[in-house]
Order: sequence, then structure tokens, then C-alpha cells
Amino acid sequence: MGTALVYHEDMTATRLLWDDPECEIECPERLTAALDGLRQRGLEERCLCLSACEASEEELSLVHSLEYIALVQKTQTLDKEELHALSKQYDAVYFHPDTFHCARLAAGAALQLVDAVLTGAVHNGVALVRPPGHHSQRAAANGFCVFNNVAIAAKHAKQKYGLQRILIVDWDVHHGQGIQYIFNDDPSVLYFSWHRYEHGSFWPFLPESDADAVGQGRGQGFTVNLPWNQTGMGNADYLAAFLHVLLPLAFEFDPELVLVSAGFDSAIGDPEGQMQATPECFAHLTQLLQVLAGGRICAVLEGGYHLESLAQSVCMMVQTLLGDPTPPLLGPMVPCQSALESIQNVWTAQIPHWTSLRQILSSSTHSPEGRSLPLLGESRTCAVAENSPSPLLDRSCLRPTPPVCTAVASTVSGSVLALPPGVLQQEKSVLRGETEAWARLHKSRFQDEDLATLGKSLCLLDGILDGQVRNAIATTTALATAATLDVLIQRCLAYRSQRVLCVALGQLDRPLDLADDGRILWLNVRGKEAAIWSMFHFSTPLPQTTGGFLSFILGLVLPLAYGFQPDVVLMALGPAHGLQNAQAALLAAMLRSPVGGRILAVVEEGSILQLARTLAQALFGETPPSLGPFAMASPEEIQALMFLKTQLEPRWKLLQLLHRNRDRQTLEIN
Ligand code: Q9C
Ligand code: ZN
Repeated sequence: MGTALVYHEDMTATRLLWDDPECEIECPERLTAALDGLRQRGLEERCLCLSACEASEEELSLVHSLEYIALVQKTQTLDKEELHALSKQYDAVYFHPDTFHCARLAAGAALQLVDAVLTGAVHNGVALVRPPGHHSQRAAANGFCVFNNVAIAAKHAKQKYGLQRILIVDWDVHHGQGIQYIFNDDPSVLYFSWHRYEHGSFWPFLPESDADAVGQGRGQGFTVNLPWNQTGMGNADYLAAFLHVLLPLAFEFDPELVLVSAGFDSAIGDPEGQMQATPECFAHLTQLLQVLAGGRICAVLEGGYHLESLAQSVCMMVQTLLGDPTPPLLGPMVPCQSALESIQNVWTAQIPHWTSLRQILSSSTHSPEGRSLPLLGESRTCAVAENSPSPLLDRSCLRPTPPVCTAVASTVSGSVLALPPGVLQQEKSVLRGETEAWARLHKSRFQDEDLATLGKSLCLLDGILDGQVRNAIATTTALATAATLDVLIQRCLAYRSQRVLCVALGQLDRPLDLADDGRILWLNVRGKEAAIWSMFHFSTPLPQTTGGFLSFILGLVLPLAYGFQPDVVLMALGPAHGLQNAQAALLAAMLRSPVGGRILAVVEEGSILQLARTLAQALFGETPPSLGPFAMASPEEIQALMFLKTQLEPRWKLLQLLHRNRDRQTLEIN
């Protein structure tokens, strides 16, 4: 089980044969640059490489009319003038004698990828293809696209495997209107697209690219458009879109398969998109999707016209699909005003169709119409300064993956814990004298038998901070959990950690001398009411509903974690934490993204072996088990989350919620 890479060199054959500045960017070097990038980084050899085969006429006709297929077939025999004349009948399209062969390979590659994933030959994969597909329609080529590779793959997955829920994530910078049309009234395919829109003044200039196009008939709510009305959208804007729009809906939808229309013209440097998101962002977007659909992700290349940016972004995505930890995201985690307005517009349009959105907005004093508050002053284009040097430069090397993936330190033997293969049982410890010196700070709370596990935990923490171990679990006896967490925090600070995120679940009191200088973000999950001591220390009750728990992760924990950018996460499950295994696994799995996987989880041994095992699997990279059917958050849960978010929003800008707050802040900045 691994990652498939579907490709065929023949797809470099199609190219523009005449002068056309609009079309010349869709060139064969796009594929060779992406593939060379994968080779240089040793990623190609880690994939299961599949050679693409042409899709059959029958497969193409899942989406396209026979007349259109025949028309494209005929282009094989046309001369240059005839090809040029035919091309001009479409918007931003060129034909080449090899177009039919390439386009059939591109669609065939997407089909093979879906087959490889749905037969269980691989977990996930990517198809590197030309021509792209998402603009293509039943009987029309459009925007460099000839056959709609992703739409054909989705129809195939429905027809051949009987899938009932497929999520298509289109992160290309253009609107995949072709996919939208094909599934417009189909509730079994949730189509999400963000795209450069500029109030309709950007190609393809369609009113149906706007947020109020939500699908028709039974398909209402299954088209989700997030139009960007300014260029310059960056990492924080893309993350906000995932955390506050796509992921809440995706969890509620509960897809069986995720198809990604993986265009990279939404990345920095691209001449079409003019956006600012760095290649690393695509590692994060990929990892955030990996908790869906049992990790069954099929990514199919769409656009991407800056060769270096394209190659780097493709590598980031593939590396993440292979299971490597995410690299840090650069830049301030502050979504821009225009992005927040766009997100608000999607909410307004989608609220009738999604319980997960209603629960976010129901308790706020804000009404959907409230968004029309006039903006005062010029809104900023984006968080990244216009003249800042391109983060693309000077980043040729990816950070190395730690030799040990997941380690467990426990007095309970690995065979009793039934650890998944690949998870290492840690026996090493720091020196006894050193352990005792650390424990002495907390003398009253350490029993003698706890010292052995403390020594091992300290050793694991060192391994994580040194880059030798990616993440780890340490078990403790019930009484020692708080003291262990306390010592670990001190060790992080003494070591050289700049920022430590502590997620303390259950009855774990805030250490008395806990630094409140911005180095420790302390989130305690316990009790019945939220409490806040400072912008860095607070507590919230554990939500009991699936909807409440998802809002807690997507709406609170991840925005805070991404804003804080910790070096390491300490996740402690203390007395009466109340977390179900699936909840603990999802929390751990999703916390990996903002911290590059560097999590040390502390859990009580004894009654909770299954929990330790589930956590180990999640940290190791296995998709967490389902939380169960989606149920709306309770009013109390919403109220607690809203209270915290409103209080914390001035410091943590990814917690985005209410416009009235933001307008005031914009005024202050100006
Ligand atoms: N300057 C894909 O990315 N030209 N197609 C737009 C605006 C057409 C893009 C001109 C762009 C088509 C797959
Ligand atoms: Zn595009």
C-alpha cells in the first residue's frame, strides 16, 4: 500500500503550433518539470509508477457526447490551418494532431488512478496529465481542456464501484465550470472550487462561478464556489477556506473518495493566478484532506504554468501523499479582508444546505444579512508585503524526514499494546540522575515507579526536538500525568523550543509557574464552561456531539495551532478526559499538520490500551476512524466555542468569524 504515480511520456506530445499568447503557457515542459522535480527529490522511486493507457470511447462517453468525441478524434488527420480554425471555435483551446491521443491518455490516467485506489492497490495517488480537464464540457473543449478527466473519473467511480458520495476539491485557480455543469443536479458529487473571480472580471467571466451558484434540484448545496475577488491570496487565506468552508462541509458529507482537481496556478509565481500561496501550502491542503474518505485521495493535474512553482507544489503534494511530515508554512497567518468576505459569501449561500454551517452561525449575534456592513477605507490586498522577496527562492531542499516515525514509551509491552507495524517501542531513557533532577522539581507528585517512564518520555521528547523521532506516545500512571506534562513543558523550554502548544484534556491543572509570555499556548479541555486567563491560556468543555467536536477542531484548535506555529505539540490525556478513541485519533491526526508531525502524546496506562493503540495509528499516519453520524452541536457547545473565539479573535486571526469585529480592526490598522 502506498502512493500511485500515473504518467505517460506521450502526454508531452501535444503543443501549440501557432502564435497565441493566451495558449502558449500550456506547454509540454509543464509535465517534464513536474516529473524532474519528483525524480530529483527521490519521490518518483517511492511511488508505484503506472503507465497510463488511453480511455476507451465508452469511458469518455460517461461525460462527453459521441459527436464531440468523434470531432476530437478527427483532429488527428487535420493539417495546421484546419486545426487552427477548429481551435478558434472554442475559448482558449488549441488542437494538435496528437491531442486526441494525449487527451485519451489523460482521462485514462485518471481512471487508472481511481481503479488503483478503489481496488486497494494503493492508498492514494497522483496522475500527471496533459491536457488538463476541468473546463471541458459535454460537447465542448475549453480553457486548454479537451476531456474532463476528473469528471470522467467520478462517473467511473460511481458506475463501476457503486460509490454514493464523491468529493471533488478543485484548487486550481480557475473555476472548473465543466465539472460544475456535469454534476450540477447530482447530490452524489460534492464539487468545491475556489477561483480567481474579481467580481466576474476574470476568465471565464461567468456569473455561475459566484458563490450563489449552489447546484440545482437534488444537487442544491453540492456545488460550492469560493470566488476570490482579489489576487494575492496566500497561505492564510487558503487555510481559512479549508478550515471554515471546505472541511466542515466535507465532514458532514462524509465522502467515500476524494478527487482533487490539482491545478497549481493557484500557487505563487503563476502568471495566470497572481496568487501568493507557497508550495508548502499544498502539503498542508493535502494533509488536511487525508482525514477524509479513509485517505482515498486521487489527485489529477490541472493547471500550473510557472514551471518551478509547479514542480515544487507537485512535490509537496506527493511527499504528503507518501506520508512525510508537512514543512512549516511561512508568513503571517492572517487572512485578508477580501478573503474573509468571500468566505462569508459562501456561508450565506450555503447555509440552507449544511447543518455544519448553521451551527457555526446560529448562536452568533450576527445575521447573514449583516455582512453588508460597508467597508471603511481601503482593504488590504493580502498579508504578504508586495515587495517581500519571493519565498520560492532559496528553498531547494526539503527538510529531512526523521528516521523513526512513531515511538511509544511504556512499561506496558508493545505486544500487549498491539502496536501497528512500523511503530517502535522505545526502551532508551535519559540517565537516571537526570531524570531524578527533573523529577525533584515536582517531588511530591512522582512515585518511584513513574521515574522509569519519565526518563523514557524525556528521551522521546529529545528525539522529537532533535529530528530523530517524528512523534511519540508516552504512557504514565494516572497520578503522574500532570507532573509529567509539567516536566515536559519545562524540558521543551530549557531545550530550545520557541513555542510549545499544550493540549491538556481532562483534569490537568495549569502549572502554577506556567510561562505566559507567548512561549506556551495552554488549552485545557475540561469542565462545563469555557474560561480564559490570557490570550495564551484558556479552557473549554469537551463537546459531546460530532458537530460540536468538529467545530472544536476546525474552528478553534487548528486555527490557533496554525496561528501559533509551535515547534512541538504536547497532547496529554489526563484524568476524566472523556475523549472517545475516534475523537482522540482525529485530534492527533489533524494536529500533525501545523506542527510538522512533532507531537508527544501523554496517556495514562491501564484501562486505555485501545486508546494508546488508536493514537499510535493516527500519529503514524493512518486515517482516524469515523466519529459516527453527523449530529448538530448543542447550544451549550456552540456558546462555549463562540465565547472563546470572540475573546481570542483579536490575537488569533485565523479564528475568523464576525465581520463587525473585523471592520473595527481594519479601521485600527488604517
Ligand atoms: N489571462 C487551466 O488552468 N486564459 N486552464 C485565461 C486570462 C485561459 C486555464 C486568460 C486559461 C485556461 C486548466
Ligand atoms: Zn487553471
